[in-house]
Amino acid sequence: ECCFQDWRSFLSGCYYLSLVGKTWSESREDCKDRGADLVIINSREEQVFLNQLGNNLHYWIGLTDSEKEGTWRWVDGTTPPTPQFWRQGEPNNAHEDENCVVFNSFTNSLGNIWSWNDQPCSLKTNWVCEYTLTSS
Ligand code: 2F8
Ligand code: CA
Repeated sequence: ECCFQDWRSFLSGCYYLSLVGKTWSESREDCKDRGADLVIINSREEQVFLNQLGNNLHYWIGLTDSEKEGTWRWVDGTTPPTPQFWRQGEPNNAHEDENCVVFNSFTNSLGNIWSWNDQPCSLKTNWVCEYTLTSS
């Protein structure tokens, strides 16, 4: 089983990087329209893959604390003890208005996997969708 055309494959996941900007909610809707959801990061390997995929762009991932401040939840409802890759000093909930997470990819800083920053959910930026291939 293969990923849709124009999606990138990594392990059992398929990934789509948008080249335009939308709010976090609009981005999530776009992913759902494509049969996917905003990306969920489960491992260091996936984090490294996504840094390369991002090609220096900043993009939404499927992590938010909109429901309860300080309680981060993935879009599948799970709450991470999965590894977290916050930038130094993040999450800081700047102006008490940052409930959605942006991945800052920097292809020229290979080895720096600390890329997450909480930002206002109303910010318009790129996003990455993911769906999982089913085995069988
Ligand atoms: O210094 C990190 C800080 O930078 C900005 O605030 C000044 C970001 N805010 C926006 O981009 C809106 C913060 O999210 C970030 O923590
Ligand atoms: Ca922040």
